[in-house]
Amino acid sequence: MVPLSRLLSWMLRHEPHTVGLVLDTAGWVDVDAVLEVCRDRGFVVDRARLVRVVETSDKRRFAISDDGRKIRAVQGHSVPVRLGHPQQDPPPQLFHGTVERFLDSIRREGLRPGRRHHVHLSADPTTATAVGARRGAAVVLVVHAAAMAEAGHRFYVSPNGVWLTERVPPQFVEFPGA
Ligand code: HQG
Repeated sequence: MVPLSRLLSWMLRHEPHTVGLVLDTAGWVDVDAVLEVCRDRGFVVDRARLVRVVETSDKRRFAISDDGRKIRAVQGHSVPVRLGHPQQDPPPQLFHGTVERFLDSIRREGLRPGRRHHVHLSADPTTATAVGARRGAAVVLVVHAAAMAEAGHRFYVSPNGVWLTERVPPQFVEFPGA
């Protein structure tokens, strides 16, 4: 069986409609409805266990609303949502972990969000290395974020510390050995 957090990512970021869930515009959905879907898929889960998964998931991918009634993923959606994360001035540099086979395309087009809404950037090279390593030998790119912000690009930070921006034009990307 897939881990519960994987099922939550799938239903809260990508395929809510497949299991009959409707996210509101900010990505929230009733905890009770989510519990029902999880149980239908064979998980023995109650509210307390769900809260534990939210609080202990390695990347803090999910959040429960202040009144405890709703749950959402904090980033990484492919379905349209407006998360309302605060816009924030980035540090001079942010980092993006990827793999060699994407570099030619990134040199041409810069970083693009793919099927997610935003390009995900890390605050430190170690995190970026872990992100890249999901796909093979990690290559860490430096993104000149402050210069991008000066050029009018907006940055947002999700509560789990991931920096988000719509795209990164190639002139702001520094490649290793460049
Ligand atoms: C690459 C995970 C070709 C990009 C992680 C990446 C992260 C290009 C892939 C979060 C490109 C997209 C996000 C271009 C970018 N040409 N390839 N122009 N621009 N790419 O998974 O950043 O587990 O959508 O380098 O830990 O890898 O989901 O993004 O390899 O935090 O919570 O296209 O996902 O977190 O892949 O990962 P993704 P990502 P979660």
